[in-house]
Amino acid sequence: MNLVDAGKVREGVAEVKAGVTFCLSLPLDVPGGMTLNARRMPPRLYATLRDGKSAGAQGYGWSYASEDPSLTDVVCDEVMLMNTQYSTQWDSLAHMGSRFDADGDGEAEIVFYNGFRGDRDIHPAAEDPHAAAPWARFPDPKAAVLGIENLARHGAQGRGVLVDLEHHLGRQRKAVGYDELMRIMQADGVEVEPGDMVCLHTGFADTLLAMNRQPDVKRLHDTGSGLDGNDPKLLNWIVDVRLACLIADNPAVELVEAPKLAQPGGGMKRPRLPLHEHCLFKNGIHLGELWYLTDLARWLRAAGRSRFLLTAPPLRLPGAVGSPATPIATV
Ligand code: UVW
Repeated sequence: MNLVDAGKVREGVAEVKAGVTFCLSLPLDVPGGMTLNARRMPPRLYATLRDGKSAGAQGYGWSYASEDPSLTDVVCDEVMLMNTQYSTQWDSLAHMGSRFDADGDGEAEIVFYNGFRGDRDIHPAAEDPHAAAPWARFPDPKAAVLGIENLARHGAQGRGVLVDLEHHLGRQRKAVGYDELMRIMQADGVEVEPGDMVCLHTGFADTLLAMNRQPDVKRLHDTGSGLDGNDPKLLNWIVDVRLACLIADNPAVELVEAPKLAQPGGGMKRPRLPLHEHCLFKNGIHLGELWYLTDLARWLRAAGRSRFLLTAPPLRLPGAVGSPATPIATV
């Protein structure tokens, strides 16, 4: 995101011609259930209680000092419990590291982008007993200095470029490599320049939304394309073209295979999510997942355009691995 500088923001703003906006977020309780990723629970909203009653039900002001029956305020107040990557989201650079022997002592270390270490580079909040970030003390070996607040500080605003994979491939399950991506971009006259925020429309989120919070996992598994993280030409292009971040309306940007049983005797060590490793760990490229791009894709196609102003700040949540987002495209 360092490539998204003042000039890139101005290029994004220059794409605002019609003044039409698109919300690129799913409702944050979609997909529904714990189906797309079994460790991610749907968000829950709880009313905050005082003396066993919600603030709204108490029917008066918000502090003991204001318990004055002549006050007419009804104040509702709540807590949200949510996996930061349940729905439309950003991955921070603390989301994925790798295990390898970085210092040559024969032991594998957990290493993140730019050599930050999961066991060592914890967030300063973890050492401050007064910090409002108790999650930083939990034992995930993340390098929390790489938390999503770094992207929030940037603002995540710049020029978006949309590649409409669905228009060319339909919603078939398909791994898209370099050759296919170039063919599609050329057919649509899409150009990616350094610092562009690249969005891939596959139609996955549209199918998911239509399932109305009752996702059919088998059907979703067969729905939509994703990048082929095993295609070296594609991985090189991502770096050479100097794109700023990669975003998709599917769950992982890349097409993820089902886990295989371990081979006896091991086999070559490799990541299950090679595009995640390439982008988050090796090159510091944020990934955006489960965005809703269908309405924007249709509008851009009808207008013969592919570029727009993208404004997509994550939550400024220190040390977080990811964040929900409500990105806005303006055309
Ligand atoms: C995983 O756990 C695979 O995360 P992501 O949401 O980035 O695909």
